[in-house]
Amino acid sequence: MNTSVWIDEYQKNSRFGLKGKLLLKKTSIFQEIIVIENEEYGKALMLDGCWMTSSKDEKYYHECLVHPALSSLKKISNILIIGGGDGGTARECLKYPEVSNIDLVEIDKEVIKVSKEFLKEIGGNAWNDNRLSIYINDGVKWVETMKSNFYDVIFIDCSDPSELSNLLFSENFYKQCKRILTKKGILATQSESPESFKKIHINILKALKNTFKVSKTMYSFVPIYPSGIWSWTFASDNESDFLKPNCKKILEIEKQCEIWNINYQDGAFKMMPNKISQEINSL
Ligand code: SPD
Repeated sequence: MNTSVWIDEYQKNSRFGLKGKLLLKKTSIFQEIIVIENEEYGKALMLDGCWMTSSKDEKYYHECLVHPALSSLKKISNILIIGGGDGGTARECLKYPEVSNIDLVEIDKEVIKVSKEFLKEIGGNAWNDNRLSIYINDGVKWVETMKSNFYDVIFIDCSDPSELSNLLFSENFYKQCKRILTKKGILATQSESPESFKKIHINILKALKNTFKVSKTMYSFVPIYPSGIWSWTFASDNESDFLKPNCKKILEIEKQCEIWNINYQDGAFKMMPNKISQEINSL
């Protein structure tokens, strides 16, 4: 019997699909969760109709979210991950021995449960590392109630904007993030696709520019995401050594990465499409 099915993400009258064996389809109190096994991309997770990650292409995403920020900082003790329930962002952070504490705040405990069961290779040993603490909580509330000046880095590893995640893309939320960051702290967020989510992408960049002294966006690929092109934006109030690579760290981390290296990063920070920079500059 052929049990293969097509699962598609629909965006702007286009669909982006994977064919394979359906491993799971359920609805948590927050969202629909699908896991499919595809020959090319391995096990892939979809939340409410949007592809989140796959075991074979996730490094394109997680390495780009984490290493530009962490490889540039001299001090990294406390990290906050908002979302990130598949464990990939935590796994990348734990490559830095100086990280002493990661708070991972995920709203949907089912995402963590499903990831641990079906996408084991993504979180890997991170789930057992005692530097990682998991909180099932609303990221917006977490940030609002956290003491000031605490985290060295905040990673926003959230789903695409929806009723559930809209506030994570707002200027007010970024202001609260800035409050709980240390002076040299960096906020790193996935900032959607300049192609499939152009308006949202521009709004994120604009909101970060309004909130922090410096911000910078890199563009690269995530094969299973709609249109393939994706972006990550970094922001800080520390202008002097913002994202300046710390060479000693880079050599160590590059060896442990499948995608990210300093040349890849340099190129990716120069990839802003004209149509995006024109709109940003006209704001
Ligand atoms: N369209 C996908 C946007 C998803 C960003 N977060 C993915 C979670 C991977 N840790």
